[in-house]
Amino acid sequence: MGDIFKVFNMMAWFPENVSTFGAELDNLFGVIYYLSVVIFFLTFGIMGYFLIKYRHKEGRKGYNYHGNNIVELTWTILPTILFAGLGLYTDSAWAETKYSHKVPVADVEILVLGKQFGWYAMYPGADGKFGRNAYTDRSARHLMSTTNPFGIDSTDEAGMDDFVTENQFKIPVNSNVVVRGSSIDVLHSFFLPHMRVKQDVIPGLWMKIWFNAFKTGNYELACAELCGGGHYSMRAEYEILSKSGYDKWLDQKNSDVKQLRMMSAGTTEPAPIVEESHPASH
Ligand SMILES: [Cu+2]
Repeated sequence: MGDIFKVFNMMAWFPENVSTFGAELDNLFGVIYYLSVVIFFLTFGIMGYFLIKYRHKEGRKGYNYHGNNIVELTWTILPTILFAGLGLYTDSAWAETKYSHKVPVADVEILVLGKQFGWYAMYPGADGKFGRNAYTDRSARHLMSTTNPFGIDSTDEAGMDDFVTENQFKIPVNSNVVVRGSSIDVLHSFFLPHMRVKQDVIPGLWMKIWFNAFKTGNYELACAELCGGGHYSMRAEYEILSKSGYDKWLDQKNSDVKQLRMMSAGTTEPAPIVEESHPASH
C-alpha cells in the first residue's frame, strides 16, 4: 500500500531543491495538489455512485428536470471561495518570487538570452558594469545578430570586457542572483527545476528573474516552452560555486577576455564567447 502511494504521490517526483524560496513553493504545491486529489475522488466518486444508482432499469421512466437554484449557487460559490482563497493564501509567496519591485539587491547580475536552440549568458566583466547593448539601451537592439546576440556596441569602452558563455553559466552560492532574460527569436521559458524558477522570456523584453541557491553543484537549465523542432535539445548546464570558487572563475574569465582583446586589438569584434558546452541531449 505504501509503495502504491509513493508512485502516485507527485510530491516525491520533484528534483532536489537548492533554492532559498523552494521549500515554500513546494509546500504551496502540496496544498493545491492534495486539495485537487480530494476533489477528484469526491466528484468522480459521486459520479460513479449516480451512474450505478440510476442505471437502466426495465420500466423506470426518466423525467425532465429544469434545474435547481440552490445546487447551482452552491457549485458556483464554493469554487469561487476556494480559488479566491488559494489566490490570497499564495499571494505572499508569489510576491516574494515574482514581483519585480520585490526583487532583492543583486549580488550578481547576468543577462540570459534564449535562442533556437540554446542559451547565452553574459557577464559584465572586470569593471562589473555592462556596456551599451540591447539590454542597457533599447536603441542598440538593431545591433543584435547571430554573431553578436546581445547587440553589444563595440564603440563603448565599458562593454569591452563583457563576456558571453554559451549553454552554461556559473553563479555563486548564498548570493542573490538577478537574471535579465530575453529571447532572440521566439518565446522560450527559462526553467531551473532545482531552483523552482520558471519564467517565459520574450523577444524585446528583459524579464527580471531572481533566485538564491544554498547548495553548490551542477544543475540543469531547460527550456519549458515548445519553441520549435529542436526544443527537446534546448538545455544548458549551470554550476553553483562557492564564493571563492566563483571569484576565481571570474578572474580567469576576465584575464581570458583581456588576452583575447589584446590579440584582436583595433578590430570591432563583439563580446567573445569564452566558455561553451554542448550538453548531450537525451
Ligand atoms: Cu526554447
